Amino acid sequence: MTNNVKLKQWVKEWAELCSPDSIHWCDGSEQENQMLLDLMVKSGMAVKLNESKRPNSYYFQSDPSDVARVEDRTYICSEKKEDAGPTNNWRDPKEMKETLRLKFQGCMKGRTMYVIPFSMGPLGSKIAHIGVEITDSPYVVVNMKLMTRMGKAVLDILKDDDFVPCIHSVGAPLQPGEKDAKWPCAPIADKYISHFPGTNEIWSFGSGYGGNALLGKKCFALRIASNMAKKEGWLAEHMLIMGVTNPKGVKKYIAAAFPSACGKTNLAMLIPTIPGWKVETVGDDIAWMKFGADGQLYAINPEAGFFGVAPFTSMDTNPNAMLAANSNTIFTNTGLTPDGDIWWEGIGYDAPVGTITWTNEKYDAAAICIPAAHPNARFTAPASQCPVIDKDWENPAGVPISAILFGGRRPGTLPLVYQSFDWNHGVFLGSIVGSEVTAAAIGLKAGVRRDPFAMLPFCGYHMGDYFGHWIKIGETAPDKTKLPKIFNVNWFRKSADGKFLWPGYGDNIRVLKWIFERVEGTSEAVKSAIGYIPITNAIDINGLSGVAENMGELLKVDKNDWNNEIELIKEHYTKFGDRLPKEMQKQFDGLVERLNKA
Ligand code: SAT
Ligand code: MN
Repeated sequence: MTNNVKLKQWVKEWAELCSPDSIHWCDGSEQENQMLLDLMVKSGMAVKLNESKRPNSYYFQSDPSDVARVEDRTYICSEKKEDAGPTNNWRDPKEMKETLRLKFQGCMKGRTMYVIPFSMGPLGSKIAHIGVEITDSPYVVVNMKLMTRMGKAVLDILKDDDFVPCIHSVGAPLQPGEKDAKWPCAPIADKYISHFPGTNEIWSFGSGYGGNALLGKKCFALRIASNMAKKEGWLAEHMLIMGVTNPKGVKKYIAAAFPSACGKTNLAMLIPTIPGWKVETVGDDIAWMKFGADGQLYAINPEAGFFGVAPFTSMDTNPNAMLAANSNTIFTNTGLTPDGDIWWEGIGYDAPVGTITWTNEKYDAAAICIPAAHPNARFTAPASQCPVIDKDWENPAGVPISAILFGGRRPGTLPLVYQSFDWNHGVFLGSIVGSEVTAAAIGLKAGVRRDPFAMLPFCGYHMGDYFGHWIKIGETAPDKTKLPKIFNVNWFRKSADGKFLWPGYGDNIRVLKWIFERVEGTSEAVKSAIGYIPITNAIDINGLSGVAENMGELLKVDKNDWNNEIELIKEHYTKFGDRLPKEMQKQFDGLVERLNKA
């Protein structure tokens, strides 16, 4: 319990509305965690995995309707509709609260209400913030224990009103004597992931899954925090943070934003193929950045764990992620082997006979359209277990950021790497980030899906104002010479016959090396219409076979391709209307002009 008046009052009000059978204040202890896991094993919600294969690890299958974030049930309830902007669903905050109060009324009957005080970021860090999540899901509690710093230690440092209130219910009250579902949740049309930026509140109803329910992650650390950051002059971004050390022992930190399915977790844990280079992980999903007293931009990873996509993670593609998930890990919607281990597509070996699927059926390897693991199956693993976790990953001061990378999956047009001319041009590169989607993806038109700064589903206010905020950060930087340099990378460029031109994975260090040396001022570039491109031979491809002949194509800036791109950017920019900052229009016009002259 706590002496915090505001917190006690808030919990009391919600308990009155939700009518739980009991209230449990989470202390964050191991005993508490074990008690909840045992409870879930007993109720049939969780399976304890084989202790000799996956020590202290648990397996969950979600309801088939509750497998991912629900973007069309996610709302930004700003006072004015125009402040949510064209990329968010908006509802009037008063109306949304009225609707939701009715949903929350009695929604925890037959359940325990858990109160989870948590810190996003190392306890007491100036960049960190505290939240308190109320939930009726013990699954949420054990995941929050891995993904955040939570429990009594947080209450001890909490000042009176200094927390973001996060309320969550799976939306499935139990009648007396009613048997609980294996994965309780509400039907899709009853799910609401609502954000109130005017009051920094999060109300989430009806889903027990990932970003819908672990409210510290996308809801707080991105949607609400992006609003706080705009007001207070810092950055809350969908970025990995990595340390890169050269053979001389010089270390630089890089932050990088890519849309989903572009390998953020893989890049954050990359194993370099050039001798003497080292990569260490600070975070794989979210970065909070503020200027330090020395004028440099510092970043923390607000999270304490990885909530990673399991399928196609293997000892080949990302051994560090595999090793991080060896023990003390929660698996959701993977397959389950008869000897009590997990399995998924692309894990690197065949499924043992008798494996069951995430829908709890017998897995049939021949029926390839029925996978064992859901494509969005996840592992929740402690970041501290990553073999290459950076020694400063919990430094409350953060790590100094030297470079920011944007990128997407682009089979054509975009070169392997290029550098922006300056900060505002870098903001322009962030604003046009996009990734190719194939017609196979449900409900999406084939072509480039724009995902500015990889923040499309996560920016908690008008995206045009968000670009403006980035410009302002550059203008108000205490020392402009210390601003990170900005780059765009594209590991996915293909040849005319559809083959990848760049090997990717560990060889991406070769591109990071050029970036590192651009920051140091030691690698060379030529000015092109779109930015600085590495000169011939500037990318170290020593020891790589079959790539030298691709370098021309990989670094090519084709005028026709870019003229097509210009049309796509124009279309993308019209969405923001008069909220598109003038500076972004100027950057666009500059690009057109340079292409005309080229
Ligand atoms: O489900 S999460 O939002 O936590 C993960 C993701 O969709 O990126
Ligand atoms: Mn993410």
